[in-house]
Formats: sequence, structure tokens, C-alpha cells
Amino acid sequence: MTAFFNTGLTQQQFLEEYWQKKPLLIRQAFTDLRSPLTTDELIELACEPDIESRLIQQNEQSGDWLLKSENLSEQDFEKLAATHWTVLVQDIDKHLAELQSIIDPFRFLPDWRYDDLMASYAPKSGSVGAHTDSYDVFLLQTMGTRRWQISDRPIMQPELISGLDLKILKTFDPDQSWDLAPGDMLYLPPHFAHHGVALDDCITFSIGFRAPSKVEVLDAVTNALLERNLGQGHYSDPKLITAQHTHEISQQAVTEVKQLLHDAIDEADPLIASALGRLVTDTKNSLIELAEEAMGDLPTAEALAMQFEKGRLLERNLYYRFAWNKNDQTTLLFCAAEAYNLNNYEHAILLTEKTLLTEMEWRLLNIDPQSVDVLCELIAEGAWFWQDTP
Ligand SMILES: [Mn+2]
Repeated sequence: MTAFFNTGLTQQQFLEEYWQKKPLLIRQAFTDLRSPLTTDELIELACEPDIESRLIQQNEQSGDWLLKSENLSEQDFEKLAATHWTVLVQDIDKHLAELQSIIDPFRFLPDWRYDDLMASYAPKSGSVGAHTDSYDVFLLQTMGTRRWQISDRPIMQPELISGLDLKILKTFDPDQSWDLAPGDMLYLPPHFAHHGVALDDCITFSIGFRAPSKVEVLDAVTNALLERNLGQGHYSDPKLITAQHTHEISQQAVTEVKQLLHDAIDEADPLIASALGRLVTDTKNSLIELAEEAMGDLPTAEALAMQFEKGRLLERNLYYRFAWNKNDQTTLLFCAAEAYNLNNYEHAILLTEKTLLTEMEWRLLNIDPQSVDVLCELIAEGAWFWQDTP
């Protein structure tokens, strides 16, 4: 049984008692934590054109909010007040590979549920306002102190301040308030209102987990049916009765259509795992350009063998998402919204969990030409790339 930080809970107990159910404050989840990045480094990342970031200011007098989410530049930061602003940078776990170690203690949660590590800096009184998220999140303080106020139950249909680009609650009555120091961490299930205000210069890491919505899954399943020319059966009504009014859509017809939808989902049953895998490994829009920088020609197995013999290493591209699924017949590996067939699920583990492939892993993969083909395709895709030789 693996411990869940220093809570006295096992990871399984955390899942049973808190995950998606209720908040959990963990004092000193990370002991002796020193912020892995400085304020200047964070601002520098925020100003990179390819990196998704936001600058949020609040007018101290009026309380009005101002959001800038594109083309952030150093000049934006020079003009800021001493207090009441915050800068947020998404996906820093991918931009700075060394931050993967912060994510490691969360690997007991399925990777396909994981979204990103967001870092935010705020001087005193900086905040993004009280809000809810549809995400599970772990809020880890890495520098300074932030006061988190939260509601102790989910708010499913929050009333928002209108006319803002930000989703800020109209009213917020906190039930709890905690001051988080470096190393302290707060877990919040989806829809729990929260409001974090910097008490001094502070950096907070948000380790966020996502979940697909019903319509996203429906869309993915519909596309899977269409690709295979399935789901083509039409509505039928062999028990039709005479219409009283010729333009009426009867309630009976609506019931039949509902059944038609259920039938379509049943027909899609063998495709659901693949549709889900492709959906959840789709590359984030904001990361596509960075991800595809590593794209190249389709290599041959012989070329791969030669490179590995030279001692070269293949590195996994952190901008891509990977997942796999195994049933009685086959193993599917997913990457960048594509599905690849494998004979061997152990090879799926290698190709999705390892960050580096050496000649040793190559020898394991090379027993199955199917696995080698998939690796070749992943290299062409840029999902695995040759590390520069020093
Ligand atoms: Mn939030």
C-alpha cells in the first residue's frame, strides 16, 4: 500500500474518501520544498509566444477585472501595480521537463485524466477571483503564502459576474479558510468554489485533472461510427398508427428515436475504447506547434537498429499524450488522436511510460515487427525523437 503524501492515508484510501468527493488540506505534502522556478523565470515563460499564459489584474479601487491572454510582453509586466495582479502559465510540466518530478507522486491517477501543471505568480492581493472549475485540482504552494477560501460543497450552476472574460462568482460565502505555505497542498474536487489570494509574493502550482464531457464522448463515438460506415440503420416504424394531425411528431416517435440512439451506442460498443483513447490523446491546440516540431520521415527498422547500436537514445515528446487499452483480442496504443495495434501490451507500457528508449528497450521491442512498425510511425509523428548526441 503506497502512502498518499504524509496524510496517513494510502493512495487507495484517498481515492475512496476524497477523490471527486471532498476537499483535503495536506500540510507539508512536499517537505523542504523550494520553488523549482523563480518569478522571473515564470514571467519569461509567460512572454513566450508559443506558451499559453494569462495576466489578470484587478483594479484596487473599482474591483474591476482585466484579462490579457495573448502577446504578453515584458512591457506588460513593467507597467503593473505593486499588488492585485497575477500571471498564470499552462503546461509548464511540458515546457520544463525537470518539473515532471512534481507530477510523479500523482502517477497513481490514470494519465488520461491528467491535464497539466499550471504555475501562477501573484504579488500581495493577487487573485483570479472566486470561481469553480470542472476539474479536480491539487493546489501546491511553492513560494510565499496564499489564503485559500473554499465552499464545503459543490456548486453545480454558479451565478457568474456578467460581461467578463473571466468566470468569477457573483457571490461567494466561504466555509473554510486556510493559509498555505510552501509545501502545503489543497485538493479540490470539481465544482467546489474557491478563492485564493496572495498574502505576499507567491507562486502556486495547480496540478489539474480533466474529464471528457458527455457531448465530447458522443462526438468521438459518432466519428468512430462514421469512419467505419456504421450506424447507418434508419428510424423505422412498422407499428405506425394513423395520424390524427399530419404535422404532429408523436411522443411515440420521440421514444423510438431515443431507442435508435441507444441502438447506435450499442453498435459502437466495440469502438468505444478506441474512440475514447483517440479523444483523450488529442494534442492540446496550444501545444500542436511545439509538438510537431519533432515530426520527420518514416524511418526503417534497419535505420532504428543502427542508431541504437551507435548508442543513441530516443526521447518521448512531452507535448504528446499517450494511452493504451487492452482487451481479449488486441492492444491499442493511442497517441495524438491515432490508434495503433500492438500484439504485446508490455510494449504499449514501454512506449507510453518510458521517457527514454535505450538499446535495452530496443531489444525488447525488436522481438515483434509490429511493435517496431508502431515505433517507426511514432517517430515520424514526432512522438519519439532522437536525442542530440553530445
Ligand atoms: Mn481554480
